[in-house]
Amino acid sequence: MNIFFKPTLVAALAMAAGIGPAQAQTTWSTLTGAAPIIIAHRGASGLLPEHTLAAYTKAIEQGADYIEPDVVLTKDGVMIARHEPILDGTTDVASKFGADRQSTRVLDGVSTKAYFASDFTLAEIKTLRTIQPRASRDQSFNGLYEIPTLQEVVNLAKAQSVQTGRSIGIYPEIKHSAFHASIFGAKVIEDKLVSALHAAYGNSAAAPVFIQSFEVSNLKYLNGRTDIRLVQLIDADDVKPDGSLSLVPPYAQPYDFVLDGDPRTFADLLTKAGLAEIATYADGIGPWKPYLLKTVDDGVDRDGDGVITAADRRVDGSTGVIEAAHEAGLLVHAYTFRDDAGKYGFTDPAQEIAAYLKLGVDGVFTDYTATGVAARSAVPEPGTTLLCLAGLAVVGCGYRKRKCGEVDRTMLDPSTRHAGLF
Ligand SMILES: [Ca+2]
Ligand SMILES: [Ca+2]
Repeated sequence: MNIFFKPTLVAALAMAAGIGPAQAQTTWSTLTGAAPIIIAHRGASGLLPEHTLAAYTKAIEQGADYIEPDVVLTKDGVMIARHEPILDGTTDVASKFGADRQSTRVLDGVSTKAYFASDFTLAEIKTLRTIQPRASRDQSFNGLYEIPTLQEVVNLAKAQSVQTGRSIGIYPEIKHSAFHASIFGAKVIEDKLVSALHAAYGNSAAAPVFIQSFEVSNLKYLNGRTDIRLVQLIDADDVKPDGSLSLVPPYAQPYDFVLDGDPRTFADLLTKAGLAEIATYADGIGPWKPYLLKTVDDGVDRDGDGVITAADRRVDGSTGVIEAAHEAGLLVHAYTFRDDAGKYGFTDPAQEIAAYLKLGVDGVFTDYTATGVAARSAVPEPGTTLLCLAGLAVVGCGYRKRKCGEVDRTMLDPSTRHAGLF
């Protein structure tokens, strides 16, 4: 069911009923009708080294509603912002500490030799400086910024909320809960996070905070201990030519399912039964975007550049997951939108985000906050809204409903595989 323009249709009908535009301004097909949120994925990570106060600050300047710190623990049990519990790819650790400080640990079933954050004290980690992990992105900020603690991220969001007059929320992700449990004890990272967030924001669903995780049992545990909103992340390994998701370990299942012998995959969590279960302990889902918008590699070179890339994929429309999640009362926050990678069926990154916003997502995670904000500003085009509100309304909006569901296929951009990139 395409419900993209339903609220504007409602607005048009409200006009016909004599209710003025001031009472009928909703234009979003989100769960609540509120505008979708722009979540700065690892900060403005497309521009600056990820998970730094500089990257978060830049994202806030560009209009982010939420900044996203991934959370891991140091040896002395301090929550810091890093995408992985290892330091290799995003810092200068190898130039400051010898190879004897590396260790081999099992991370989601994969034996990994690395500099693990859990082997370094906060004082040691504060001597490190961050680097841009993607070679294609600007390397000129390498060596400038330190790794922030979660508390420093909270302090930044609060200070920026006062300074800007906007609510700047935080969206912490508990990384590798089972891994942290194996080192620090069961649910230690969850308890630390809840304590810190309750101290900063109170125990309230109204707090400008979402807690996210790819695992399930820790979110169920948190549901019994906090009213702060919880989001179940949904991963996959890759997207197949026919648009279905590839589910290959370690991206096939929540890792606690692997440990518990639960055979269900991430895809199983998005069935009607799966969503109903998530709704018992969480407030939303955070799926990888191909779960929401179906695209097909049909071998057509749509942009005519002589090469078939992900950008050429045919866009077939909603998979129905957004509608089903909303039916279950769940928010949908889709990841990850990048100007420079992974645009299935699109070349223009703002057009890609706009397509998802039109489908009804409640938020998007993006490495490029400015692109997300611009895409949101452009949906729907003001002239169209005026046309609808002018009362040519039902017919006009019916027309827009089809137009808005269409997707620009003038695409040209190589895409990268998803695995491990969230
Ligand atoms: Ca994350
Ligand atoms: Ca092409």
